[in-house]
Amino acid sequence: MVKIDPSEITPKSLYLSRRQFIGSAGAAVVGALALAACKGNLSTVTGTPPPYTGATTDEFGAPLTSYQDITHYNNYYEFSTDKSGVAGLATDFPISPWSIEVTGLVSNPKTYTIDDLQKFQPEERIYRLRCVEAWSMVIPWIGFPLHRLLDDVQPTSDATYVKFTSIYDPKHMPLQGSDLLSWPYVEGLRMDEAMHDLTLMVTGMYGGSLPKQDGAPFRLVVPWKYGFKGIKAIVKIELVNSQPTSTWMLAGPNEYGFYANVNPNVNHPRWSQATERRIGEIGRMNTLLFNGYEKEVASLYAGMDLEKNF
Ligand SMILES: Nc1nc2c(c(=O)[nH]1)N[C@H]1C(S)=C(S)[C@@H](COP(=O)(O)O)O[C@H]1N2
Ligand SMILES: [Mo]
Repeated sequence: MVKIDPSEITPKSLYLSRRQFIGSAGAAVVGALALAACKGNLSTVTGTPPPYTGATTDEFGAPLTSYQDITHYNNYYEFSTDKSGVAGLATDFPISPWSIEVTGLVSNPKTYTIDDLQKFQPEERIYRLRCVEAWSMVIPWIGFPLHRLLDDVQPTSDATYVKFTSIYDPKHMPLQGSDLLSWPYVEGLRMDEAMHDLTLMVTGMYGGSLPKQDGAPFRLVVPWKYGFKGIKAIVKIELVNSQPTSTWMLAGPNEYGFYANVNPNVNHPRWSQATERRIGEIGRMNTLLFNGYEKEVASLYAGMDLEKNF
């Protein structure tokens, strides 16, 4: 398994606050992390991959990332800052029963169970995931376009943004007891981004259910944006009339913007975004504007200064 020094990949402010955290109240969490690491074979944690008979490449012919890598190299800061530790720590996270409240500026507010979501007819979508940390994967998700759910609740004409909120469950999410980030995790999209057909509400992966470490039971995936927009374990979706402030905007306003569109020409203040490391492969590849979905989404940003609106 790939081992990287957290200082290399974790936003510096986060790394520093993590160290402060560990220095003060974090002994129990560090102990739990060490314990998880000692448990050995992490693949037993997630069980065997589902039988998969779908496509094996993305539309450019790039091979899918392995099930093992997708489920053992995770960013999920509620559980850990150690990518390989999330799977083990998420094992006992309860995801049933679960409901998603869709509310705000809608004429038909509703609360859905995970079973209710089946009516939106989940399908397979193979997308590239490009993390702001300059690594990437190719993932066969199962999900449905968010616009199907939004159509169901009927946004009013005042609704201009969509705000997403993750679960707050400090009993099962060890780092929610720290001030590493502001909890619960929050993300947002502009209405036209939310209505775009590529914007996926994800309920599964690799032909099976969605593993907990990847955001079960229900997460967002916006393939032309950096991975942090893909909020996991969603419990609430609100239609609002002003731009939501995301968790990452609060954590580092100069480093993480609201739009977070993948852009090789706009560097992160502390590293280049020109290239990326595809997990499971050697070397680096060029990062594509809008993560390769330029044809589909560039028109959403016509006339916008992408450097200013990063
Ligand atoms: N609730 C929540 N959602 C989250 C995160 C998180 O820490 N908490 N991390 C984000 C980041 S930075 C990335 S890159 C992706 C990673 O998804 P994966 O672990 O399934 O690859 O999830 C995103 N969604
Ligand atoms: Mo990320």
